[in-house]
Amino acid sequence: MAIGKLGAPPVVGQPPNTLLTRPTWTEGLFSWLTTVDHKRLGILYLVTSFIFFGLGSIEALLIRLQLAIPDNTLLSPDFYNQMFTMHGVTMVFLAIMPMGIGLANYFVPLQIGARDLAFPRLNAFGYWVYFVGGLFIYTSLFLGGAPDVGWVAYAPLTSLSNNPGLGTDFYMIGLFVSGIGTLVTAMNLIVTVINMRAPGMTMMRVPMFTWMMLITSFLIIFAFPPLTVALFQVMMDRTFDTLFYVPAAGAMPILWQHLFWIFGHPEVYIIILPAFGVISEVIPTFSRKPLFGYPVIILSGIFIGFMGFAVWTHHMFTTGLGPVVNTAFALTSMVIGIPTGIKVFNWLGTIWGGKVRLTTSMLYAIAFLVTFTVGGITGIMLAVPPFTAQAHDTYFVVAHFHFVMGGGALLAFISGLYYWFPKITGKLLDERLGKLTFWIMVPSFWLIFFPQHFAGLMGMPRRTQTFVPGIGLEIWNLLSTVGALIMGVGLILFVLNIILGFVRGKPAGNDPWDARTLEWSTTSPPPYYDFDRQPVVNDRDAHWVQKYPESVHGERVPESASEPYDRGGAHIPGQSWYPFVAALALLPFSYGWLYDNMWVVGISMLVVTVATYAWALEGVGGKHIPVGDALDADTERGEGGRS
Ligand code: HEM
Ligand SMILES: [Cu+2]
Repeated sequence: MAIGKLGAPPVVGQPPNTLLTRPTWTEGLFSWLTTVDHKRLGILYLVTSFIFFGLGSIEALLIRLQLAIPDNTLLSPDFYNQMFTMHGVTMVFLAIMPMGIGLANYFVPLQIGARDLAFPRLNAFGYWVYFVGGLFIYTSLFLGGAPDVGWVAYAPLTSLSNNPGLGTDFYMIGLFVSGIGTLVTAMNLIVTVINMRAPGMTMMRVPMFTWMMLITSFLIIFAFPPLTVALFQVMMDRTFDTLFYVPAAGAMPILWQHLFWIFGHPEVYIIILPAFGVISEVIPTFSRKPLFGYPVIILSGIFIGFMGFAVWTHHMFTTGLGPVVNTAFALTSMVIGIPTGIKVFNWLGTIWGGKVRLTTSMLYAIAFLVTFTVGGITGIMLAVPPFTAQAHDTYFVVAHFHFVMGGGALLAFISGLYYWFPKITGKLLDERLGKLTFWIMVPSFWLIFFPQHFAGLMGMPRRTQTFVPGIGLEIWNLLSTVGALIMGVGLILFVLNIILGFVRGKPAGNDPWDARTLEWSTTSPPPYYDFDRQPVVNDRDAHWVQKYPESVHGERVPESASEPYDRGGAHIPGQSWYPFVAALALLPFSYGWLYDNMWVVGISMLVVTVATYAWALEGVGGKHIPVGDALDADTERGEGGRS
């Protein structure tokens, strides 16, 4: 028996992914640990990232409660440092970024008419490595203390002599591991979008969410390696006494800031570009108009992608790089505002003259537009070095990035969830409860972060456990904290709406919004093989032109074009244990490195290597299923076929 077969679940192909129409819980945990189906992995990403978002929100609430009044003693200075560090790390690496990747996992193959990502097992590995990295970081709270060096972890604060606790090691090792997951998923998405599009789907017909995910994946490929190198350098300094960031040995700690922000600024685009993609799906659907300036949005996205690597020192304007460097990066930072602004006008142009339906999803999309634009404007202000010399490390900066990352990405992803929940579940969310959450969440979000601009302009420093009374900061902080409490209620109602929708939402049907792209052309939820027949694409908004053929521009691709794809049936890869085992072995690897036990590190690496070889040798497994005409024949013959 080939090694790959050991322990692998029976190769009968993945059960129909009717997660919510026929509970698959009965299929047990194993079917989730071994799944390689992009839809299930997408759901795992979304659930996991929202759990981390919940943890990050609790940390944020603790921070705000501590800062509700001056000289408060609710949190000790050290625990406060741990809370804002964990909050920042969680929100950026474990919550908001994976939300985008989760939506991409579920919808990119469906949008391009493919049946899965190019490398399904690598995809599973990517998810479990992210999970293992996040879990490892959170065990720090129970194993001596969480990281307390800020989400930026500047050297030499992170040296063993300055920070002997394990917190910094949890940060370095945890992000080193979870970053591997992000990198392999990005590679997978790039290969999928370039190689697995349906017949007729040229690049200028690819839906905008998928386009933005393609650009995002390239940013990940170029941004994560510098961070991974920097993390490994500090891991080596703290474990093997190397001297990468030891000033006494002639090292220049500012290297860390360069490497961190060469990653860090593109990271904000890795967070916001998927959000741009979601908004570019939602607004045309609920304006009943094609996306205004489709090619321009793509070009501006690509331009942002490139320029995103040319602005990083605007985070270092006060580190003494000099007027020449500051001026150059001030210019590039301002220039990047242009393509972003163009997008805002494209979305407004799409709404303009449209038949707008103010669904909950559309309301969040409009709130995104307003909130993100305000955040963008304060971004331009912060691109001006003299202004940043005043505002750097104050609450003005905290307000700015929450407006763009929180108000931007978070609101967009919530809009995306109200939009795509029916496709994932086959059920509709309650629109009345949805609108109630909207009118609680969005105003309270503004109540948290808008006052922080003024606290910052008055000089309130960030990353400080308390603030002095009597200089006018009290009102801004109290408003901000009240806002955080109200937003907490909104988030709970949002989760309630998701659960109620999941349990007893009304049936949604395949295309409840009369939408435009291919994911709406298959069932809700989609069968595990995604499409009964290989879709053929005749124009942009492929599903729209399927429904309204009169709207096709130019020559039609004949339906028969799908035939060659369907003739041999579709191959759906089987479940596999090895991606899960290979990823799980990175947990003992992390603890081995944390406690300087290189035996454990070595053995874990051996398990990773063996599991990876086993995965390569286990063969494709899974099964061929009849699709297209063969499926019809099968259905007629009553032999399984359509699920
Ligand atoms: C849900 C509501 C949220 C609240 C109330 C909140 C509140 C805060 C506060 C008060 C700080 C400053 C702590 C300090 O400097 O002392 C902070 C820092 C931060 N927040 Fe949030 N936040 C929220 C959501 C988010 C989201 C969605 C993101 C998205 C990525 C995010 C990312 C960050 C980052 C990166 C930091 C910097 C941490 C550091 O200085 O090391 N936050 N947050
Ligand atoms: Cu930046």
